[in-house]
Amino acid sequence: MSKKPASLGLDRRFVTRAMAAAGAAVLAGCERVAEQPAIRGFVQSAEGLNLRLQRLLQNRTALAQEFTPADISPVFKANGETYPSTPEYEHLANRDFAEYRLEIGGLVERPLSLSLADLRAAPARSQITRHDCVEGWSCIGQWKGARLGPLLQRAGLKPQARYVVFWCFDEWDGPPGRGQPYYESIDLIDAFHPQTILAYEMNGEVLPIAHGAPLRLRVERQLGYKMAKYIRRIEAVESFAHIADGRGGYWPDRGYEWYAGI
Ligand SMILES: Nc1nc2c(c(=O)[nH]1)N[C@H]1C(S)=C(S)[C@@H](COP(=O)(O)O)O[C@H]1N2
Ligand SMILES: [Mo]
Repeated sequence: MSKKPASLGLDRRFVTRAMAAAGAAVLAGCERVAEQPAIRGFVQSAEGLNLRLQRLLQNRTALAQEFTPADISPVFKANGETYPSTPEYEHLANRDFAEYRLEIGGLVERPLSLSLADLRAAPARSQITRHDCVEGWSCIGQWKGARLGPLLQRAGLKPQARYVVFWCFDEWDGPPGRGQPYYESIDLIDAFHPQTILAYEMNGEVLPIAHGAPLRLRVERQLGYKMAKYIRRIEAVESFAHIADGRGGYWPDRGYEWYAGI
């Protein structure tokens, strides 16, 4: 993966800070503008609060653009890992993932162990979206998979759960099977977003190994590196500070943003 363009993300950080500052100023100023009924009325009204919250939340809950079958890229680039070379993954791949189980654990009431048949029977969504890699390329593809939200509901998140971590089969730094796994994490807003799916199909076919078989995340409001391929286990956590370098993902640990919104 090449170096990140210098401009990426700076605008959003600036905007976020500016918004926080503006919000704080509005709230801190409530008393001082009390003499101005129009301003006070708006700021203190439910509508004013709603508007501010809506502006913040809308960016997170809106749907990513969806495309038509005619828009699907004839070739979809495969990037990063394209065939995890651990004994465990190769064993599963050689048997068409018949023995694969997705584990859902961590801060849940009922840990789950799901076969691909279980996942295919779960509430699903299909979507044609554009994948944007931070390296500067984009491809449009169709993805079908189990919606993450209902699966987390089935497992029953404990109240402390704030993030979900995706642990992958591919590893770096270490002998095969004993290295550091690729991982990523998202918050619960993205976890319950309707377009957030665990994809087992791409362009109407079984998900190819190069694109993350048997299961890969699609979190359509974020950049490509968040879309963990080769998912082995999902863990609900309160914080990711204790995991690896503490920034919530393989690329965030290397300086990329944790929230890679687009
Ligand atoms: N497990 C795993 N997931 C991963 C990666 C990886 O190397 N390993 N690369 C990421 C990056 S940078 C991108 S752009 C996409 C690429 O997905 P694709 O191969 O389907 O194009 O996967 C992301 N998810
Ligand atoms: Mo990427």
